Amino acid sequence: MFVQPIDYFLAAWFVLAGLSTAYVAWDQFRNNPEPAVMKWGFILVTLYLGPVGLLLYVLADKEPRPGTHEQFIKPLWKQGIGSTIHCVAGDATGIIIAAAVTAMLGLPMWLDIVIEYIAGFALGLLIFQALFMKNMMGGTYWENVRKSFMPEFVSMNAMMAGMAPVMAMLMMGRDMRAMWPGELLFWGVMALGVGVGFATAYPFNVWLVAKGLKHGLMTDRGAQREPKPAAHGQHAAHAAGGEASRSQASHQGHGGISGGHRHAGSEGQGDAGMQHGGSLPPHRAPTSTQIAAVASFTTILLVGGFAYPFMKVNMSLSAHDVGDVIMAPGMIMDFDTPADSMRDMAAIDPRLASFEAEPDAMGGQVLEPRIEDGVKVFDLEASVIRWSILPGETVEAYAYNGQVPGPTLRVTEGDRVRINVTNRLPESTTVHWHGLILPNEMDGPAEITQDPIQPGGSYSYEYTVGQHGTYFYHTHDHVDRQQSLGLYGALIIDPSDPQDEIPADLEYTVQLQEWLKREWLTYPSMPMEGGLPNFFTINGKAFPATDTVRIKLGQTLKVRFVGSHTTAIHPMHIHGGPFEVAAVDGETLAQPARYMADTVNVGPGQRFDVIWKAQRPGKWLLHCHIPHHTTNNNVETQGGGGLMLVIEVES
Ligand SMILES: [Cu+2]
Repeated sequence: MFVQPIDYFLAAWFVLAGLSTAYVAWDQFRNNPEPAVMKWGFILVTLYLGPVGLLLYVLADKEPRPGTHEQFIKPLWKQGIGSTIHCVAGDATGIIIAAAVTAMLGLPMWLDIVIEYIAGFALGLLIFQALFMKNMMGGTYWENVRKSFMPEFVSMNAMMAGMAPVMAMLMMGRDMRAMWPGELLFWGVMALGVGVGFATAYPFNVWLVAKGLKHGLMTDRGAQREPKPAAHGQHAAHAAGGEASRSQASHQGHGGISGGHRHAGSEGQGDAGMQHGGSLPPHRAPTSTQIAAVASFTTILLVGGFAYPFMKVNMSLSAHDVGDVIMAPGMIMDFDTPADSMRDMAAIDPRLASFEAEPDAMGGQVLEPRIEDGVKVFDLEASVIRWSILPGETVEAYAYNGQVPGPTLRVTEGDRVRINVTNRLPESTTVHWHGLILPNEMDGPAEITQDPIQPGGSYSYEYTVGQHGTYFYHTHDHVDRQQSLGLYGALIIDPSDPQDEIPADLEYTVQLQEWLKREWLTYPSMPMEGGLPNFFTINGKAFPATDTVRIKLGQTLKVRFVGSHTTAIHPMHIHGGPFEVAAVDGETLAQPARYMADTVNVGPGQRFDVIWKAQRPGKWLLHCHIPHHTTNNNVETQGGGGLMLVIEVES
């Protein structure tokens, strides 16, 4: 499932990369007269660079007309491409394999890039240079290792200097799915890293080729021109090893790459395809000082490329720590931001939603208990759902019983209650009964009074209700994240003595919540950088999807405001006349303590019971008085949005 726009782009890119690679492979083995090692180099690099690899192949290497390859590849810029292709094919393959393995092993990023460098260098030097090129260079395998070391060192340093910061910064960027090889994004970052590494290494490869220190592109017409003795052919096939020589052999129907023949006739004629330092005129031959200078410079580049990500991202984290999280745009993440901080603020993975609520489903529905031995028993199940807050606007949410807010529990003072909580979330949780006097082990704070309920686990809360009034329940494990995502619900306790009831003709409970939804993903809203909400709901819906409260002229309405939200203080206001504040935080105010107001500041955790009288017919608004909180993603529609509902008074 695709969860971000980039996923569609990447899918298209990799289709193009597949097609490009198929074309290059087909053309290389069917038409192009060059050694198998270069054919495979172009195939691998096109796999990594997609259409860019194809472009390089067509413009620099593909024989344009029969018999012209030798002339076509002569320009130095093409020779530089060939040399870089050869370097990147070996080094990048080693780097990518190392990156995938270290991610799966859960090694930290700093170790990841060190291992990538070693693996890239080893594969490039020991296999792609010394082994595959041996039959062209002549000499023994170890002589080739020794001779290739310095050019490979220069080229690898330059490539890694470009590739390492790109990989580290993007893998540890906002979308850290890039750390995990099971995600398309990981391969996208690898491809981009290879591209930047290629560009960084290219100028150095041009110099190495110009100075005869590395091979560029070569022409190999194999058996057509220079039939080799069988013994030589077998030796070459053995040296080149593996698929490369076998494919070459089967295509040409001959004994593999023919070794060493290009030395003859090409040297001394300025054929860039086969220059060697020794054959260059003295004024062009590289000096050891020049080589040392270039090697030192690329080493400085490499150190810089390695150091930069250490200043920007937390290189001590691994793919196991944060390799699946996507961070909110604008969250500040620096080199010591811990994994827990990232996980706390990460988006809900939409792929975890186990249930999609109907668009018109309402939250906070009263849950009827079953009676077991005189105990009122409720079952709550926490899970990831998809929830509609507005027509056309859904969020992922952590929810009790598939609704936001969770079901309203309505009990009577003196009741014995048991609430069985089952955790179907991807993380541990608990439930706290806000404001209640109860046994300490029933209070809910994770790690303080109980072990967190692990995913798949359950816990039963049982107590006798000794108070009455407006209360609520909410998660008390990683509250910062979980309550913001929807784990709360109203707990209304009727008094055992009806005389204690605050009378009203009608009542309505208002549960507030802030949401942060960006780029298709839902993040927990928080009062910090990147965490500020852009949607606001009353009982899980934003205006105009909120309820309309209908009441008759002259009747009284009891509004129970519940501060179930987590980010702001909402000055809740009702049009059409003042209300009487009759209870605060579940406690009924004595008559002299009650007061008239038209706005109450509802902070997180607070409750206010207010009595409003319908004095005039018409549509009267109930809304937050921070105007931004009556918008939906900054947009006012049909007169408002967010924390707003209409009280319709009929005459
Ligand atoms: Cu507000």
